[in-house]
Amino acid sequence: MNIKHTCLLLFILFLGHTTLQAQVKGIGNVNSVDVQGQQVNVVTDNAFAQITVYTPGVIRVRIDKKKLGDDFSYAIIATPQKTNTNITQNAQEVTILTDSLKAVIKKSPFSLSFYNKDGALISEDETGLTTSWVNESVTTYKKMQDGERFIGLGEKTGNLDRRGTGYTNWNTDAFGYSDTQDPIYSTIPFYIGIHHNINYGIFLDNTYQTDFNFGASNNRFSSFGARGGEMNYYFIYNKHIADIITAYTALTGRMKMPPLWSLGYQQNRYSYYPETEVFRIAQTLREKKIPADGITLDIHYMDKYKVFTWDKTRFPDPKAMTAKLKDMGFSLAVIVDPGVKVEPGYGVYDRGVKANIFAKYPDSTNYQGEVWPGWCNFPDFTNPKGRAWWGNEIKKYGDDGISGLWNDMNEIATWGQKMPDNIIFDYEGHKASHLQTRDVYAMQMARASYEGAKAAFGKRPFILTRAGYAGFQRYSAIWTGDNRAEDSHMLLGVRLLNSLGLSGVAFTGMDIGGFAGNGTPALFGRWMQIGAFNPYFRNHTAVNTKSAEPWTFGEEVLETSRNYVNLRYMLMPYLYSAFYQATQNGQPLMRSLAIDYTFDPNIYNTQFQTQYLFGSAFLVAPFDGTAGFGKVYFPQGKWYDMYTGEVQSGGQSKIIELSAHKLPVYVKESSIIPMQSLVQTTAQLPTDTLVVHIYNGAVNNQYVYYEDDGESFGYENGAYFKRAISYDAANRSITFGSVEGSFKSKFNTIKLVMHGFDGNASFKINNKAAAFNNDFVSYLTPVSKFDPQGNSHNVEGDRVKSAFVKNDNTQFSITY
Ligand code: NBV
Repeated sequence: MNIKHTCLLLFILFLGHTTLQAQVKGIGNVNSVDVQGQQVNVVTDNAFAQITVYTPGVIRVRIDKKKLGDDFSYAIIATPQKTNTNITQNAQEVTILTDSLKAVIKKSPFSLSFYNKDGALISEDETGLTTSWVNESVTTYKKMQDGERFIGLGEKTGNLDRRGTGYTNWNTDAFGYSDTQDPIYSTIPFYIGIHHNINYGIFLDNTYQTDFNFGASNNRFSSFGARGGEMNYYFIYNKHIADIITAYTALTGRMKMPPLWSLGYQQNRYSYYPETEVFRIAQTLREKKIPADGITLDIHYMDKYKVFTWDKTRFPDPKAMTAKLKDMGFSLAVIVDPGVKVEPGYGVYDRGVKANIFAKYPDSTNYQGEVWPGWCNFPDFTNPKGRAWWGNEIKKYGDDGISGLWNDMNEIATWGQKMPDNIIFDYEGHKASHLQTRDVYAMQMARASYEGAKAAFGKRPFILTRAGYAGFQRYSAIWTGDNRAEDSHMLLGVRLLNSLGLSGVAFTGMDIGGFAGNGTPALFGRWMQIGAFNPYFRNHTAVNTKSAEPWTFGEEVLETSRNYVNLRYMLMPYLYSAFYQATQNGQPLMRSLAIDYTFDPNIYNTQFQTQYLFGSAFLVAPFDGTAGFGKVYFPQGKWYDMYTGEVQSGGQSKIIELSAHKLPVYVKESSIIPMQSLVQTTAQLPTDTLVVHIYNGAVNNQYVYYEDDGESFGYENGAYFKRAISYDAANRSITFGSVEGSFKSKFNTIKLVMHGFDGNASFKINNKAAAFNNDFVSYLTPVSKFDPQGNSHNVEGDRVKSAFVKNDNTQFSITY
């Protein structure tokens, strides 16, 4: 090679290097450190970083190539709390110490690691990769710890343990999604890492497309990154996952008390019309004695799919219809889609144009996309004016007596599924393109619906959304979109809801029975059983499928369905109290076993990963509709068969025989479960006896019973009835604390039902011997015609002891 060639080669290499450098850029070394109270500001070779202590267990990290901009978030509602913090530095590192965490910033190159109080490593940057950019995409790389597991990330398909998988957040209309499809509808960039008996959470707050890699095609790191904007994440440490969820929901908010009717059974299809069909459904539910509270109208109620209109031939008098439904004990919810038909003369469109609230191209013309009604404009819900305009349109639904808004298609879904990048949204005055706004659009639609409906309905509204972003739980429940009427989808649905629960969303549901396709009777029956143990319990099916109401699959399925809907209604006090917990500490109703049994490797076994706790007491084990046998894993402790009271000790699995009539459900020792008499709708008063089931156990339990009027906001001003019930195993006592709040309970009497106590047990109430009678509890009515075992002479149940006490406001204790 001559000198000319060598020079040319060097020049090419140099060019290659600089182009590469322009593309891939590391954060570099720390050049300056400025400590401001609980905050450290760092300048590195290539970036600006800010590390802020929020609470002893929460530290926020912001990093950008340019000076950090405006601090704005749709997700976060918390601000840093005054926290005992000690920040020191030497030539090599900066140390940030709180009462529960130590964060160390290494200076060359910049890298972060987190330790707990005992000095154990929780998480550390992969020192070779740390935080870097490829063009505008920013990623932080964490060293993969030995045996590390990853859970959460919201509505994501796949396994409970996400190790070995990568995920993308880009809200997507995913009709009939597959078991491994990603992304689907919603975005929650929050996950929990678990290793060496330690767990932590990371919430990446960035609304661009985000990507997570938990060791997919790499054995070096776990990483999280965004296609634009800042690296902006919250590191959360706590000993228990439940407390990590509480901390995460302190940052992103919690649900409000839902209207009681929304916890009842909801009957739905795409679509019930005309109004006579709606009444036929309502009437049949009553005649067949399937308790129910809600009916939902899908897109055919509208005039040519135009949002905020009624098809007047199908629904001539909506107000009279909702009034009649109300008399029958039903609340009505209607679907709303974001697309507003471009049609001068259509009032909703005209007012939108006048208010100038539609999303726009950069040349200020309104973006048009095609969806149900034809060519549409899309309200900019990231503009406060857009939300106010939407709220104003909701008023007419308030006048019509509507109680719930079902927000569909808000990913945004349009025909063609590809929205241009260059649509501009207000983003609370910050102005942002579709690339930055897409994942947060649905959440802001849900917010507009919540705020509008709250003002318009004069009572707690029920809001349901298909898509969302971290924090949407403040406004709305979510369902998992267009699933399929298949066994694998029923079980996938359970995993999706469990994962949403890990990710701060308590109020979740799936289309019971399956949306796409026609399910078998066995599948439908099983799905109804599972639905009774889901937070939101709604039956739904697509257009042109066969009828899928509980009575359309034959008498056997009808009886099974009725049994479980009945059980759901009798469990209403338990359910409502569990929802109250969600409003207080973000705890989900569907608790993946990873929450309470984090370090038990068996619960991640794919055989057992769909099992969950429903509230604090029930262990639910879902199986295919036709499976004859199933293997259940019992975590540590003692478990009662809910139906027979038979005791099973934990730490082992067991093969059980399955029945089409029964969902395997077990009760955790020391549980407290308040129940009521059967009603056909939550609008009907149960008898005035609250039945409190208490299960003998060797562990302590703190339970909170909660009641209020179920529809107003009076509870915010103290109009509730709340009492702590504590099970003290060592002292063999159960104490009902004195009542807090000004609401009068609907129950005058409490029936105490003691399960698993020795047949000769003698009980005292407030230290005085109390007479408890032998009693028998049976949760299901035998599906007699179909089960030779289940005739009335052989009813499955549990032999218990029971006694009645007055439900006044004073404290009392039961000892045994
Ligand atoms: O509004 C019709 C459907 C609805 O029933 C379903 O629950 C949504 O997920 N909607 C999607 C629109 C398109 C369905 C193919």
